[in-house]
Amino acid sequence: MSKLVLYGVDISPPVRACLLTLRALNLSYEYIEVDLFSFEHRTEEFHKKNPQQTVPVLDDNGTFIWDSHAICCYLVDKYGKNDELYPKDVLKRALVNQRLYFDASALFMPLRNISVPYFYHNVTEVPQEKLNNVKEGYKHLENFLGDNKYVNGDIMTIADFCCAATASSLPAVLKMDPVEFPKIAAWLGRLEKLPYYEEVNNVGVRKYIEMLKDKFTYV
Ligand SMILES: N[C@@H](CCC(=O)N[C@@H](CS)C(=O)NCC(=O)O)C(=O)O
Repeated sequence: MSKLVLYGVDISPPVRACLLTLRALNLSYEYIEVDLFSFEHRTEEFHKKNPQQTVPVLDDNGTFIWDSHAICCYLVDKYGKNDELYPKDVLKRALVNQRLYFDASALFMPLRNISVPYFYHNVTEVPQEKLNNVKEGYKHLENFLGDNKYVNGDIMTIADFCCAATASSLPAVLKMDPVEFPKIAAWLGRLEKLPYYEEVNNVGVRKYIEMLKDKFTYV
């Protein structure tokens, strides 16, 4: 078995999605913290690992893979004892992929579009439209969940890890009202029962929310 190294920071939702996958697969890995605030990821050395200069990055024996969604898919395909977390069946996989791309584009990006300008340029005035995009994300997620236990039905997949790592972080910019979004609240409650979820997700979520709490004015 090759050596896995994950580069990341625990406030990052995509990093936490990868950590959830690594833990669900019971894989051993080294975790290397990257100090985004000292621009460690903008160095030439990190650029060689990921020219996009984002975390997470997975180093599997000298091959570098980035984008959390690609990493999670790869980990299950290569190291999963079965395909439950990322089904091989073409149709089932297409549906899981749909939720992964939803997370990448419609759930995480609205959050990133508010948090990154704050972290790097101290932008605290946020156009209402940006906040509306976060709300749209919540609404779609609530709708997708419907009466299912997980985002793709009754079986937990990596799409749950990716969407949950993001959704649990969204309250940093917009409170998740459990009355308006009861399916999301119940689903997150279900995932919280995973023995490693508190350690690899919620600790980082709390730090992230604390860093962004009361920082924004919406105009
Ligand atoms: N789609 C990417 C997003 C990665 C991303 O935006 N990561 C953030 C941390 S949450 C980052 O590295 N930000 C540093 C920067 O953009 O300078 C993924 O899922 O991995």
